[in-house]
Amino acid sequence: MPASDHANLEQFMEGVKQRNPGQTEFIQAVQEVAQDIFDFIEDKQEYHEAQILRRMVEPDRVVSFRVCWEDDSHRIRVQRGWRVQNNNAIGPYKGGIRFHPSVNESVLKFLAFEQTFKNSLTGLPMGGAKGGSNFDPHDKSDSEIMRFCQSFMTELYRHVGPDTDVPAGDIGVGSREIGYMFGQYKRITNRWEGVLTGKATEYGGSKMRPEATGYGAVQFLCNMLRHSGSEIDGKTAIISGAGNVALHAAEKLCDLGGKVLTLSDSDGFVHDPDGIGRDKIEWVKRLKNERRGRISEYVEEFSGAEYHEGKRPWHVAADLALPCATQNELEEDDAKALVDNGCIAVAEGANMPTTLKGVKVFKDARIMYAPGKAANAGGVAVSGLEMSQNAERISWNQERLGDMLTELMKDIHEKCVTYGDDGDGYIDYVKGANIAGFKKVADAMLAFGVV
Ligand code: NDP
Ligand code: 2IT
Repeated sequence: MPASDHANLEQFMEGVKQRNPGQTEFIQAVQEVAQDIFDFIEDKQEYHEAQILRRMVEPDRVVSFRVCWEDDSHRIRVQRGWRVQNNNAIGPYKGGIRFHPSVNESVLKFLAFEQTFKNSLTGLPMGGAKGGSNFDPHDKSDSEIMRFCQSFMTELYRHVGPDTDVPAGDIGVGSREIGYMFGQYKRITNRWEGVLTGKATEYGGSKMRPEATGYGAVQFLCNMLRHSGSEIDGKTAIISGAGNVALHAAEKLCDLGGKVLTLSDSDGFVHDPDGIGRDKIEWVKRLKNERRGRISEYVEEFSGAEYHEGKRPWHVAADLALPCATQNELEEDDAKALVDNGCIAVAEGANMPTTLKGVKVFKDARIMYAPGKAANAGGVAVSGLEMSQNAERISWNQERLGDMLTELMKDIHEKCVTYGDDGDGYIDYVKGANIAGFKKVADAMLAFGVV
């Protein structure tokens, strides 16, 4: 990059920091994209003149609202809810809803910004958004969750719709919460329409949606390995998280002959040197979904496994790593440990799980590294297919959707290779995903003029 463009990049980032004080996650997500885009648009005057990147980092709107609900002891509780609608140049706003105490405006702005690029990469007509609340579902009863979801949707319904904005699940929001929110939307509006994805199949949900993010991430990993003449069969893998994405990634890895060594939650991780196979994954699914248990209970059930309280799994030696829990869970030291231990590929099931310094370690070591906006795009892609099925009032079968997911992940991988090939055999998947994601949205924005 010429010195003048470097200065422009620094000035651009300075502006982002000034306009978004204290929003560290959002600034990080923009930083990760900006350098690649500056390189790409260096000789493309039309993007500069139209201030495309400057417009993309300003969400179309951020809606913030109060969510009141009554707990089981009849106490009135007050939470904050948000919907960040980042960009709808290429389709209705689309992106998940997260319920977690760490949710704030910065986190949702970073997620909505990333979602814009991710959704563009899928090739489907979806803009980028994200929403959520600082509500903590962990210690709540089922009826408290229902009352919270109903109250949340009582405000959100006026901002969403099948052609406006279509939310889905994310951390702390699974099919139970989607059901409560869909029920409330239908009750308020008296309309049955595909306003949410991730619904159960009984009322318009798509087959393969629960599996899509985790399966898709492993398929992306497969494509990366294949591109470099390797495969998953016989390789060891470490996974963080024990939620929807982590457990489906684990399932797919097992099916392809990989050996999963770890799973985690926010309290610690389990390391099972014998491998966490299909039966054990089923047990963890029941633990998490039915008993709402903790991953520490794994070692009481399966001898030979160890539980490490308060730790993350990155220092366990393995060929492959899949961070599938949350943002910034993999830091510089963790990345160094992975590289030193011979890890050859990292595929992010979570959104922005690796810090900027961690990403630099992977790139400097030239190991294969797939950022979340590419590797975990299978989830929102099947959400896009759920929207199509709802609009047509039909439902496709598992096999067809499985084939479509495989094709979509292959296509996203190819786009990353097209724009990320350094020319000397190394594929910079971050650059590839950023540029391919940017280009489609930017060209649509150019077509609209100044809006
Ligand atoms: P779930 O709620 O199903 O599971 C989240 C898992 O991550 C749990 O094991 C949870 O542990 C752990 N976790 C959550 N927050 C933290 C934290 N702050 N520190 C450590 N561990 C944490 O969520 P998903 O599996 O759906 O989502 C996981 C990641 O994947 C997120 O980054 C999400 O944005 C991303 N993603 C999800 C998609 C989807 O389709 N669901 C699509 C694309 C990306 P605990 O129970 O202790 O909180
Ligand atoms: O981060 C994500 O891509 C999701 N949480 C899924 C979004 C969706 O609309 O399915």
